[in-house]
Amino acid sequence: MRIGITCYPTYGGSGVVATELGIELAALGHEVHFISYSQPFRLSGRDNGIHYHEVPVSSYPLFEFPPYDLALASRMAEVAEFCELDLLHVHYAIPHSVSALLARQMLAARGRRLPFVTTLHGTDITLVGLDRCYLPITRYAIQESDGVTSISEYLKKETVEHFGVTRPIEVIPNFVNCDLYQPIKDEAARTEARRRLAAPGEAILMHLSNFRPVKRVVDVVKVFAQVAREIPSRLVLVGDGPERSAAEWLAHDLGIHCHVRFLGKQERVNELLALADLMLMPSELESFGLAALEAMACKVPSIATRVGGVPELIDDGVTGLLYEVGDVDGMAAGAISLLKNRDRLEAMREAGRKTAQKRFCSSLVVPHYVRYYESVLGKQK
Ligand code: GMT
Repeated sequence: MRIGITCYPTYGGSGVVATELGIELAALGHEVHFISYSQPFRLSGRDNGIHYHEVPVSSYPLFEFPPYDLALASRMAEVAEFCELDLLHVHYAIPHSVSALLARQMLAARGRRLPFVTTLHGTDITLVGLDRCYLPITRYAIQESDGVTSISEYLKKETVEHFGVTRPIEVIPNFVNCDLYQPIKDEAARTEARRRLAAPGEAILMHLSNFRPVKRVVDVVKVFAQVAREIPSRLVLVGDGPERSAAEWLAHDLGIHCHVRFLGKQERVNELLALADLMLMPSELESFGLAALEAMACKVPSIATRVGGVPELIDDGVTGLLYEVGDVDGMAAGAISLLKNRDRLEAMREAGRKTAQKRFCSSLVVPHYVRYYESVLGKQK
């Protein structure tokens, strides 16, 4: 198949999922065309079967807001025609599904078909999508999509309830490449690599996100402060975003900054995750929680919040521990008890990796997408 993919190319789970999906589809022999305003960051160096088409957005004094969605629609239609795309797959509904809808109409006027699939990821429904200025057009584009998928049952339910969408929505969970994301088997190599992050004997707690307010990075620091009082440990934060400065200030105010490392945006997060003992994900909301899945595949259990689609991923007490949003004391106590009970931690590490392999491995989930594309194309014929 020749598949066009549009996503937000910078840091963020939907862009990661879209990019990894493109890479996996190309590995299966499909031709993948990314259409976006910049090259998705995880693409670099792995371009076999993958093409990238930049969307130029020109500015004009009259445009206070350059219309990216229109430029994107034009580029989608062009690429679809020139590269004879079979279908478009857009990740994150706003504005991508609206642009895809326009592209489909433009091509229809020229006698060509361009079906498109919209994948809903999270705040495109639960936050931004509910904003009245986006809701009607987002609902329309979702409803008019040739196929709609959601990354969790939770998000599907939200979409039906709050958007009144009546068309079928296929739940296809996020996935992880279990060969790339795996524990480091060579204990000596792991110990050596951990030394670059923490002192010998220290536990490593990790956080990975885009540091948006919804991630509650400040809670990460608060939880760690309690853990560090009981257990020699180090907090490693991967990623960057608006809440980083608040988290840095708090680490200083609490006098724990020497035990906290902000690594900023990193490319090979799989290599870092495999060095951690625990992942902290105290989010206000997660429709899925991709970072926790990536950690699980590396045998790193998460201390997380019982929100959105997280309980579909983490089995509380078996593959991680779940708490109410803001329950810093609970999360700290959970982390401390796991770090003190190595047998329980080990059992959780094993159970997490098994879950990742059995339910969320790219080798299972990517074919689900392919079958879904085929069913959409079948309906078109
Ligand atoms: O919604 C966001 O905050 C951003 C969004 C993204 O595009 O990065 O994240 C969502 O999609 C991820 C990938 O499918 C999920 O793992 C996240 O749980 C989801 N975030 C939220 O629901 C807050």
